[in-house]
Amino acid sequence: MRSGFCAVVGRPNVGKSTLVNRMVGTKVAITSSRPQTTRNAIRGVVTGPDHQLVLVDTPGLHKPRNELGNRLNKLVHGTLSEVDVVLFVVEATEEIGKGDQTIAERLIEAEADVVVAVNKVDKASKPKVVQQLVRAAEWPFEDIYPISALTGDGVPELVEGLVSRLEEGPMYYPEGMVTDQPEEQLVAEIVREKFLERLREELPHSLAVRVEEMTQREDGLIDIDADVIVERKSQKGIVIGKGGEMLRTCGTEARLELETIFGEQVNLRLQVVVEKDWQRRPQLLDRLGFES
Ligand SMILES: Nc1nc2c(ncn2[C@@H]2O[C@H](COP(=O)(O)OP(=O)(O)OP(=O)(O)O)[C@@H](O)[C@H]2O)c(=O)[nH]1
Ligand SMILES: [Mg+2]
Repeated sequence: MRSGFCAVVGRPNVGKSTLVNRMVGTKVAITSSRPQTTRNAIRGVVTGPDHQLVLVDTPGLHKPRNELGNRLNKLVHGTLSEVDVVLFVVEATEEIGKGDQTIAERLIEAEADVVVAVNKVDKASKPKVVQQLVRAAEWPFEDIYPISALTGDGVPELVEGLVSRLEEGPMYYPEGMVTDQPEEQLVAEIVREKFLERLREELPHSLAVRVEEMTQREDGLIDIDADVIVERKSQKGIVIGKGGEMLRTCGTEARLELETIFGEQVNLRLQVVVEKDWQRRPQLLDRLGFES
């Protein structure tokens, strides 16, 4: 069988995680309309009768503003050296800009085997899509696929193209396994996702979620204790909301999704805690699991 690893890279918010979920066929990575949603290298596995493609979703590459940003960018660059092929995602809806160009140059420098996906074609006019394809063709990468991660348009062809670049290899993950994410991480991410869409402006970036405890009772019910971490005292009130409204709404949404995922009842207890400037503090980042 053909098998191997594929890093999915690009600017924040271009649809990398949506695309990974679409290719895998289930949600392994959270998505949101906010840039810098993804903060870990998340593996999603696509297994077919004659292939296994292991996708590595990565945080959007951006100009780092703090220690967290530095670590996220480093994580992406580290991933590049460990994969067989790179899927570079750009948007059909926005001009290919400086951010994309910088990433392209890095990929050329790294001599990576690169496939380009021009995403969100469902939202762009035909001439615009053509223009983006022409623009992307100026890079020395061999294949370019117009796709929509949202509707799935062009995605089977893209998967086929990626698989065709892999060599004969072993099956890395057992059939049926779609991600190697620890359960605690998946739970923390689902909780974070619910807050991302509802919180405004800078707050989403200031938010982290850490699962403190997760246990299952004999009757199947899963008890989960999680901390919702913010950077400043003033943010705590916003996350809790008027009369606890925000915390309750996001908590309920997360609980319902977790119950669907686990097929069990979930008792989710959220606590909002302030860890001052956690994005800038190396020790706290270590504890939150962001590798240095
Ligand atoms: N219309 C349209 N929207 C899309 C498509 N793919 C992704 N989106 C939307 O674009 C936004 C960003 O998607 P994500 O998958 O979170 O983007 P990302 O590249 O993983 O972002 P980061 O993790 O922040 O780097 C979300 O609101 C998605 O619903 C697409 O094909 N068409
Ligand atoms: Mg993402």
